[in-house]
Amino acid sequence: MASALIAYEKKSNKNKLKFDTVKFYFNKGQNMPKKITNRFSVSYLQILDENGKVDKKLEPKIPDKDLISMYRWMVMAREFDERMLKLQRQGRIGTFGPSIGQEAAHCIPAYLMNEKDWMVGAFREAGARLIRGETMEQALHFYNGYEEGNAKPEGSNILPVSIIVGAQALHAVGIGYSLKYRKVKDAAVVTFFGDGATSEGDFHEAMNFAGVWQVPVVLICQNNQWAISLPRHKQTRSATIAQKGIAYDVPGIQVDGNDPLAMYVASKEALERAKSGGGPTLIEAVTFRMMMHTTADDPTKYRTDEEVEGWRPKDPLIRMKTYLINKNIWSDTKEEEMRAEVKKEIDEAVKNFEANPSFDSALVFDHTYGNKHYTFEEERTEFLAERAKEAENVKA
Ligand SMILES: Cc1ncc(C[n+]2csc(CCOP(=O)(O)OP(=O)(O)O)c2C)c(N)n1
Ligand SMILES: [Mg+2]
Repeated sequence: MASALIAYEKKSNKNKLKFDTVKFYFNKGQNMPKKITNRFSVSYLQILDENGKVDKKLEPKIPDKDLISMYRWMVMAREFDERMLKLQRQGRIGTFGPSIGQEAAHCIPAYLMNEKDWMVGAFREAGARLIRGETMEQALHFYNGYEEGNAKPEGSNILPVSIIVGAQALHAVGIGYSLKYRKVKDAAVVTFFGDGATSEGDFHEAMNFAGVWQVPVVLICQNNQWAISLPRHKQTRSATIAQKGIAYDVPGIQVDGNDPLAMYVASKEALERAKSGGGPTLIEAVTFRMMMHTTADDPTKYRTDEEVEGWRPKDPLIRMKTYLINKNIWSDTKEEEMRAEVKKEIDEAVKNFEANPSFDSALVFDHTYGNKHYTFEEERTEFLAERAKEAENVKA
């Protein structure tokens, strides 16, 4: 093969090989015809456009109560994030990563999950966590660095926040494998990660085994165009993130991630495929991070206001509200009432948390592994002894 390439290079006047026009000469005078063995394409789904206009042919039939409920959750996610940002600025919580602008991309899939499904998130979908059963008080424990915030909420299938970019995709595929192995019916795993995570080895390993094992996993990439200060085009040359599924035979679709209806259709189909033995799906939700990466970041250092403002009219909440109003099931009065209710719920959770934040630093030994292990138990004993010594020193 090497000699064939050299022969081609010699024939070519250019240094760059153009594989489209390559003819390999193995023996003098013999042409090896080039065959196309596979062709691939990537689909893009949008149903509700930026002006709130719906494509009637693609419009899913969703009961009014579900439409309103999904909208309420997206508003809850927005209000919750805004409140957390204020609390952080007042020194009442630690670092926080808001998902403002990305609510459709994570709240809608979370809404479609059932109690047997597992959610394996990153760090930018507080709304989805609340939908799946995490309490606001628990979230507040997490944002204050208390281990209680990492405990799996009683009766719900949510893994703790994954700060390690991309690692959660492996956990999701592992859980998916377990569901399949144990023949658990009507259950799937939904995992969230960012565009930056798809440049990590963990993502590719997870995708590989998701394909090989045909696990019931829905992999949702919230492509918000930025990985902290790195724009999407500087960390991958792929024209779409969805096409990264092709290499692993994982069906991928690119979706307008700010379109709640498109997210509904794509996530529903992916969950149904997973639960009927059809294997994994990769959904690229094209969206935008409207705020800072986290409260520890200043995005004005690396991106322009014009870029951010260009995305403002594409807001998923505005779009959903317009859709509901056009369907005659929503009004400004209802909106006001709902916002007041949501804010009250958040106020109460903050008040409850601040009135009695419980904190046991040894809890990490209870929640890290499912089963007890002697080495870990030894570490617990050592840790508690150290703490007791420290307490004595403080007293002395
Ligand atoms: C393995 C690893 N590398 C680096 C970091 C530091 N880090 C935290 S978030 C982040 C960017 C993630 O970008 P993306 O996956 O697009 O998610 P987004 O923050 O945009 O939601 C980086 C590099 C980390 N937490 N883990
Ligand atoms: Mg990102």
